[in-house]
Amino acid sequence: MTPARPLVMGVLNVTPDSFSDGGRFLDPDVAVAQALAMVAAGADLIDVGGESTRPGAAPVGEAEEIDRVAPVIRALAAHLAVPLSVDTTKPGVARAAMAAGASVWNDITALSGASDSAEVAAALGCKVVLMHMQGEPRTMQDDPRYGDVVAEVRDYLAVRAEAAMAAGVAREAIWLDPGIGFGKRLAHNLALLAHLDQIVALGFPVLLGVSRKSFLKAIDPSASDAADRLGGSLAAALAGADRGAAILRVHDVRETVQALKVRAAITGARLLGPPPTVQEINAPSPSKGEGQG
Ligand code: 7PJ
Repeated sequence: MTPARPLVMGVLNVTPDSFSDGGRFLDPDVAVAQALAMVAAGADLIDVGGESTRPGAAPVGEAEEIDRVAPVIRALAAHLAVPLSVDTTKPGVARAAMAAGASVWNDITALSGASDSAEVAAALGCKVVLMHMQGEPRTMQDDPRYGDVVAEVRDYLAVRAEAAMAAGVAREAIWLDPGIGFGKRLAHNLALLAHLDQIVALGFPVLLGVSRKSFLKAIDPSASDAADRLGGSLAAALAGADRGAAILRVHDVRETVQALKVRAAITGARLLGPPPTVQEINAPSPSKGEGQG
């Protein structure tokens, strides 16, 4: 069943090179303050990332990535009641993050980053986000190609979910993600958003990350700064919600929650009664009781 309102996952970057937050959250105290603000604004969970996946970003070693995310997750777990996820491709980082208090492994490689990723996820017993990506972050935007992007992404996610379950990950622990912007041109991203219901139809909760992404700039070239893409981010998030997204991964929590509340209020109002018929639409309103038809 489609939930009335998707959950909102707030993005907390602890990378010095992340394109939209500029490495402001390396200090655990600063990170906790930012996460508390996101929860106060309505975030249902917080995603902590220590490796930038921006095209061209320098790779981070496992020890360095653990040093970035583990202290922040430990501090967040002490201060927050919401679930914490870790955005990593490395099983060792996922293990350290779960030990520090996280409960979700958000893996842009869909547990294909290391040969033992799926086994580690099963042993950890955490939730796992399986995301589609064509290629690898450094070069993925060079020349992405698909025949039928929606079918290819859907089939890939179905295969990765089967592989995770074969390794012992519970069906109830799996979330899927079409990976907007990860080895995709504008037309690919738009097709995936327009037909997100086909990914939702696989029967797993679908997480969607559109917040501040480059495809929004391709539609509105004036939005060259990531922080200038709020309107586009909200429009895309609502389109995803309408097609059954269960979790929205966003930078602008307060604005997204407000947009979702308005959407839910409209949906609820519509459910109060049937729309008027063509006959009724010009009839005098019963409460006013005046005016002749
Ligand atoms: C995503 C992500 C996404 C999931 C990033 C950015 C790039 N994880 N990590 N889905 N994007 N699951 O935030 O623009 O779309 S990093």
